[in-house]
Amino acid sequence: MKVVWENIKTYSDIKFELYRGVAKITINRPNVYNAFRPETNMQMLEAIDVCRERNDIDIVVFTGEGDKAFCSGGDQNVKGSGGYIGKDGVPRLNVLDLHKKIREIPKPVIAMVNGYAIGGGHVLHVVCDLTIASDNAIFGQTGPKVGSFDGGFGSSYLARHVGQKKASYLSRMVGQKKAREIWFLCEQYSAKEALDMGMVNKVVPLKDLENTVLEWCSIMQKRSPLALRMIKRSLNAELDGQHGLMQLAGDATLLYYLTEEAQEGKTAFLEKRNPDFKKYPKFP
Ligand code: S0N
Repeated sequence: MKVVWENIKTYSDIKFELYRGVAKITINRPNVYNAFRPETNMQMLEAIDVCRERNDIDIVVFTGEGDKAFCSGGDQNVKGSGGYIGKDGVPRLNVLDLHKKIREIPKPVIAMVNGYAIGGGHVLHVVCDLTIASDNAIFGQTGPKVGSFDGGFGSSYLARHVGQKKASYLSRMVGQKKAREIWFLCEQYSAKEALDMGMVNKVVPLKDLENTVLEWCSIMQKRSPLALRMIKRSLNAELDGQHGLMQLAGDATLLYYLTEEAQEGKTAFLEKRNPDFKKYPKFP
């Protein structure tokens, strides 16, 4: 299938494109294996805000330019003390803001992993809702080797999705143990191993990667967007504590606002009368 992506906005560090309701955010720094610097994250933050607001965008896909790397994490050339230093001279760890936005956007987010997903690049795929990888993809953390770590989603959420291997009782893996191995040893894992660990949803040949992602998108685009939103919120809430509950409750409020019962409260106030909530059905 020949896909022609339409440019949404031009940036220095990313490509931001659209195809049939699917927004693709491509880290476009192949010379450093798509490592991110503060400006890269700022541009991705802006792009994902656009994805949230635009009604014609159903799904967001993150990927990396070329066939070598999805993302190799923080750009070591600009790592200073206190974080990664952008052109403004300020040290930042603003990839964490991107993680929050990926969790919060009420639309599916897919990591299309086309090579190395290493360090912060590995965390980026971990926080996405789904991961589809090419068979040449390589996964791993490097933090304790290069002097960093991500104790947030990159470790706690990782531990939750490792360990789903459908194998014999004896070879079954424990999420926490495997996550500790990944972080403590800083080894690399093939796409097949990542699939077996439950870290990725599907592995396909590189030439089929984008079409497979778009096929998955077209299936999800036939599903109820509100149902997908509620599922994402509910699955997040289990891990995200009070913050997750707030997001899920926010959507419950949205649904409540759509009812006539909620409108009656507001209408009665504006008409300076007592509301009549009794006329609305109660469900057992
Ligand atoms: C990806 C690796 C394994 C590929 O190895 P390979 O195939 O041997 O290629 P190389 O020759 O090594 O690389 C090709 C070119 O790309 C450059 N490059 C690769 N990765 C980076 C990078 N991350 N930064 C800058 N440049 C990179 C190489 O230098 C090379 O360029 P040339 O050809 O010019 O020499 C291998 O490259 C590798 O291991 N890369 C480093 C991976 C890494 O350690 N990443 C950083 C890990 N840490 C984070 O990501 C921190 C994330 C973060 O921001 C954070 C988040 C939450 C909380 C805290 C933090 C925090 O900041 O600590």
